[in-house]
Amino acid sequence: MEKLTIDSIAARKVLDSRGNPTIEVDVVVQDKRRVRAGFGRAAAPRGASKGKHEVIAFPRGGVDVSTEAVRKIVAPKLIGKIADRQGEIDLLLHELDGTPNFSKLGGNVAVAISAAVAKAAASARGMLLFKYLGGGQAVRLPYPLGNVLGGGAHAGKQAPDIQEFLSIPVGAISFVDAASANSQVHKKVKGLLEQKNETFTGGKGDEGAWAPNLNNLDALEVVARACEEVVGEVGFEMRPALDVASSSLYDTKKQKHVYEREGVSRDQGEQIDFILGLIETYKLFYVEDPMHEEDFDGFAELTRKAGKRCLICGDDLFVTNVGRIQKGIKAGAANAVLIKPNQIGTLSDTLAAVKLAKKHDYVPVMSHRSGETPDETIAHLAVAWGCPLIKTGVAGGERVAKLNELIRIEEKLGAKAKMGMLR
Ligand code: 2PG
Ligand code: MG
Repeated sequence: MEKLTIDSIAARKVLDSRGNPTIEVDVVVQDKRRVRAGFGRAAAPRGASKGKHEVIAFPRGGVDVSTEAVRKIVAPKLIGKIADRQGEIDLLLHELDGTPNFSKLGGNVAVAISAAVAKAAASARGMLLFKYLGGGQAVRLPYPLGNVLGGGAHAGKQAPDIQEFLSIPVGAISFVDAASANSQVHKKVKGLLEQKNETFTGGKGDEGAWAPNLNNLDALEVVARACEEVVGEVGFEMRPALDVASSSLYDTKKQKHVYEREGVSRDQGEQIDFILGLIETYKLFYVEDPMHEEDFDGFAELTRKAGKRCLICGDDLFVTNVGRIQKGIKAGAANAVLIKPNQIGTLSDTLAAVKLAKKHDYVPVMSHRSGETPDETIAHLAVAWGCPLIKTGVAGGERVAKLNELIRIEEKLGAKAKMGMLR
């Protein structure tokens, strides 16, 4: 087939699920004889509990500076380049930015362009993105991590200190059943909260998880019970999980994780014991960011003690950065890596993180951000790159967009479709 070149790139400011501005990019590609053309659109998400070592989402001046940079700096250089050569496109984005953390263009600009180019090339070839990026091997659907109750940086002051209480349908044999089971847990949690607390208003946090006035343990109790009840209904195993988002709790001066709502502070050892206790009591399947973002040692101790029965995942610790993942592997700091394309800036950098994780038996977990758009790219990336888990919420249009895309991918794969290999 003839080579596809980039014909146009346009960027605009759009809104994310919090109503904050973010960037959306349209790319058109075509072959020389202008017989075949393709269109790709991608929007970048925005985090709230961002890791210190992530690339910069937008340069000073915000999204408007970024859209201007696309028009003046990026588009003129990228137009005419071969769209299938993702590695070269992504390298050029790095060169045009010229900083180690995308602080000139914005990592969100890079990620939106990178994804839009891949989507345009896929569309010109008449392929779905997961197939274009993953080929014939891409037949496994990820297990969805469902955020059903939340607090921390994603909700108000009276909500739990821990950011996300999740459910994982580990026993599901199809994605559609898995996603539906998480929704059942979400509904069940609401019912339990209404029983427990008459003043519960049905309020939700940024990712559509219920945000009740509860402490951490009561919240976990509710989610664990909801999982158990849903197991009885669906007939397969469901397990609770957490994203502690410890960097948001950590006070560097005090060197303690400060649980404000509970009025408790925990140093490294106390934090490890606390998390170990939760893993034991609630049979947690997965714990993300149990320690703050610089604590490779604390992560390693926890992984040594609980890594056989629980996935210990680094989000702010690794920020999808191969250098930090490499450091973590050396220290034995975890056994899973959260993968957020906009933490690192391009599809090629993201794929490098996934490959490194897999090579060392660290489970790559594809993830949304708390501020999202209906962009469904990560659903395709999870399947293309064989990520056995995806964290993309349960409720709200911007979350369901990814889940529904995975349901479509499962349908498209038909008899070939399988669930991911967790361990
Ligand atoms: C996280 C994410 C997504 P944010 O901590 O894992 O759930 O939150 O996008 O706010 O960093
Ligand atoms: Mg996290």
